[in-house]
Amino acid sequence: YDKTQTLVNRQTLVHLFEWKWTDIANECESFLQHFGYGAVQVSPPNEHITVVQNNDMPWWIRYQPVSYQLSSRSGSSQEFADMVNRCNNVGVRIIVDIVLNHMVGVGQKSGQNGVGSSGPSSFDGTDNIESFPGVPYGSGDTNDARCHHDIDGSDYQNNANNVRECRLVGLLDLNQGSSYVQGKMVDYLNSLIDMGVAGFRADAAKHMWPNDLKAIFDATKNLRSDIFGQNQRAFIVQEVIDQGGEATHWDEYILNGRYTNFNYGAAVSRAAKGQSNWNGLTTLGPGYGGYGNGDDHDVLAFIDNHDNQRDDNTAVVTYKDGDRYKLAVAYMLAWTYGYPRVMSSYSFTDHNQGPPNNGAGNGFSTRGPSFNGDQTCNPNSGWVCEHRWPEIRAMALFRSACQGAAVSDLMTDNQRIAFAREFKGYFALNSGSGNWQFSGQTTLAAGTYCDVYSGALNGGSCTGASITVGSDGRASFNVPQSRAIAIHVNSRI
Ligand code: ARE
Ligand code: CA
Repeated sequence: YDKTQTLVNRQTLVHLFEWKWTDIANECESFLQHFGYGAVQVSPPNEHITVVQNNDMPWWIRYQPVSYQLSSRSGSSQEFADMVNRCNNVGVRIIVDIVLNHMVGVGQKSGQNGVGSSGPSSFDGTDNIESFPGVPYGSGDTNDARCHHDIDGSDYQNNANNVRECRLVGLLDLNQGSSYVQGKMVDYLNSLIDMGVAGFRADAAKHMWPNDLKAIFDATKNLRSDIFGQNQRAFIVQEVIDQGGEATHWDEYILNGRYTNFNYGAAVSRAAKGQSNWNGLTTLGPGYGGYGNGDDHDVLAFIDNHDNQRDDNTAVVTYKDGDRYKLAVAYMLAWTYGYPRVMSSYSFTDHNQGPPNNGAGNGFSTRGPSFNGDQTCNPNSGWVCEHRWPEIRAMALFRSACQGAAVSDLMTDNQRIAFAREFKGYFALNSGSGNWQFSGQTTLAAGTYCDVYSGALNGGSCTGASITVGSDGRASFNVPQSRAIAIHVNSRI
């Protein structure tokens, strides 16, 4: 389950948070396939609650399932199927965010207090009623018999049972140990596999028993052989937040695939902000001093996600940090640790704020992005599209070009780091003050290369800095403050 199921040279996942299915289909065709992106993580496609608050519809309604019908703010079942086909046709995979831990928050009821549902199903989340006819589930399918209250703050440190069987922020907690519940979940996952998806991001995985998840995943079908070949299994990444001191541990989950390494983004962010040195990051993995860093093939690496980009005093850099953020994402894509996920956001000022929309008169339906001539998203459309930023998209192509190449010729100097990806590319980053001038061994063939961090190779001419590699493989670099330089075999002029 840790195999990414992407094309070999497309090892970057992008989270198109809250995008519509029709927009993602277009994005696969017009952009992602050309910039080395191998897969899209999509928002939960299942039917969910709708809530109007402050003349808006919050993003988190997607995490309160009403049924497993594919009818959501992002689109219909037909639109979802069309997206999966069109993306697969251009070699871009779809990874589905699956919410199996719970249904709606206790007390949420369709038709009351402005609460509704994104699809045809009614529901009643009143305590002890807990009725979801669209599945169907009733209160007997929840963990109420084992725990009938919320997870307590201290449970995270000392009660793994409660973390898994009590309610996460009031969300009605399903019993994944029941064979009936497992069957419903397997049917849901199989319906997605039949449509051609490549895998799943399991929401709130740490709130479910690893062996229950195993039973569910093991009971799913193989991926479609016409797309993925014979006997291929879904890619799985489990959302397990474990930064140490928890009763539940990331390594309990790796039997089911990868886990979200939250330590990684925080560590890279610290270095990008100048609060720690890059040297420490180069030994990431089981031997690294920091907690929670598993083997390369167990890890989903990312800088920020849709939750922690909204935290007050967040530990990670986000799109709001500009150049520092670009350095963090660039480092992640240049270095060889984990399967990297790029966050792609809409701009927000309020934690709850939903995606750009067409207003109350149109049911707050999502308004898709529009694009500038340089292929970035038009900020007036409300979408940030970090994945289209020139530096980030260039680094996704760098990762493609360097796929499978080892790191070598590493140089680190606290706030600076440079290394080769043997015979394929060379990367240098300067988060310190002043320019960084040095000569480095690139391992590349002699020639002139276009620095794709400051520009791009366009019809044989380079809009960025040109770097000359000598016959000994060495080149001179001048990396400006808060910037990087990246050259690779496909950026040779
Ligand atoms: C909403 C309202 C709540 C209300 C609830 C029920 O905000 O006030 O009580 O509905 O009516 C998202 C939002 C929630 C939202 C929920 C459902 O973030 O605010 O609740 O959707 O609409 C823990 C979990 C981790 C989880 C984070 C957010 O371990 O799994 O909390 N992340 C996933 C998703 C979220 C999503 C959910 C799970 C629920 O990515 O987007 O919630 O589906 C420490 C601990 C972590 C803990 C973290 C934050 O680091 O180690 O385990 O994460 O603190 O509390
Ligand atoms: Ca649970």
